[in-house]
Amino acid sequence: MRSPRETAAGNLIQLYGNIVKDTVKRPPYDPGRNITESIDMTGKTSIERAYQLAKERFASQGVNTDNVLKRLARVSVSLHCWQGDDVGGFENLGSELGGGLAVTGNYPGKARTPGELRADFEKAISLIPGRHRLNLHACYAEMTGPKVDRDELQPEHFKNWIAWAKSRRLGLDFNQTYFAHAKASSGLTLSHPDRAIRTFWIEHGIRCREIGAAFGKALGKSCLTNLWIPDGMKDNPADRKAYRGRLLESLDAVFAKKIDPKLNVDSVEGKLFGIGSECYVVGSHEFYLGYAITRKKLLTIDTGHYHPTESPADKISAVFAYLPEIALHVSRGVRWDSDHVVTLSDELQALAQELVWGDYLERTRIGLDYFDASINRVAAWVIGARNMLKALLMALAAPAATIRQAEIEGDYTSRLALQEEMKTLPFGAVWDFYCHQAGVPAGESWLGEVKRHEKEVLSQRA
Ligand code: RNT
Ligand code: ZN
Repeated sequence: MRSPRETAAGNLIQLYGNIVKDTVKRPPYDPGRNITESIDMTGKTSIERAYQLAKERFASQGVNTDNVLKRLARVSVSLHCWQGDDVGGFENLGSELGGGLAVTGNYPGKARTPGELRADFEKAISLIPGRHRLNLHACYAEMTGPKVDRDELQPEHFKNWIAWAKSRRLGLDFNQTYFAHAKASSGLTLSHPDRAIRTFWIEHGIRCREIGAAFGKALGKSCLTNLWIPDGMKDNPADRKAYRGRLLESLDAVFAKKIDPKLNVDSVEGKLFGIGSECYVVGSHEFYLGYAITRKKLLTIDTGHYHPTESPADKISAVFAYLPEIALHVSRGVRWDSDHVVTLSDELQALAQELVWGDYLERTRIGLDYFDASINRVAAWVIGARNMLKALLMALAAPAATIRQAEIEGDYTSRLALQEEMKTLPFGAVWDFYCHQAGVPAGESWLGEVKRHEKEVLSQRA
């Protein structure tokens, strides 16, 4: 007789064998498989049927998901051009990236020309539901005529971007580029002790705001021009005050000219530290918070720019106590400001909840900021943008009113219970339906399009 142990092992081997056999029988993995295909007798796709059930479930929580989707469709996310080419730009100045920025990875197929970048971007947005924007950096200027330096940039250097954006009905946002340039190699720009260097960068700042206004005028959608500088020091400075004093003066010079906010609005982005600016960053969070409030600028909160135990989500209602509008650079720092692709993390959901539950959505310019060169770059855009929208959808469809009522009544038990139950509501069915309705692949089926594009387009780039 076999011992029970031998029998158990035998059963396990048999079971394992079955699993292996079963796997072999399945159709080959096809990331492009369309999950909307199964249609029932009433002519409804499985996505529509799943949505119907999900809608009832949310209705029982007092949430109308049709209204949620209408609100979500109004959200426009500004997608950063620099994910498409590892913050390369088209100036070909030969300067290294610098500014404490670092892109790792060498996935093949990076966009090498403005045309390729635009084509990749179009592929990405065809896989993201909603109408979104493109966020350009000054170093993406196209020098079709004589080359000019950054203090001489003009809207004409972006005429192809403007014409393209117009034809695709896209809004454009903009950023001054204070890195990857010989005059930024010391790690100082607007706070530099040398007046001539400061003047050069002040002029760049002014030019970019004018270019932003030209975007706004041409496209009929106000441009956000975001100012971030790398200025800081690797080791402890002897005079923290002097750099901040100069930065304040330089910024006032950059922003001296009034520009119609219908054309361009400005924002300032602070940071905790960077590579080579570990001990001191001139434009810190406090510096820019004060600047934004006193000068009536937007404050950009980059979610990678704080101490890892700080919550950017918690800052939203704090800064909105003083600011009418803010901007976001949604990013994912892993152990540091590593700019990983945005995932549907607890932090992202917390951020989306603050925006939605605080009723700040219409007062926030949401942008993404990460750069991953180790995976397909189009997929990186799509994954991050879809996650941002999913997080917003979850916040919009959550039974926030019920949870708040529990809090007001002092019933923290129910608050916690409901917050946890909320996590398993059928958001996925609502998201799939949203994509389906928007004519964009639902579920993972967008991946097939990216793989096809990689095979047909990206792999042809030497
Ligand atoms: C850098 C800032 C800044 C840049 C872009 C490229 O830490 O986040 O926004 O990422 O300007
Ligand atoms: Zn940023």
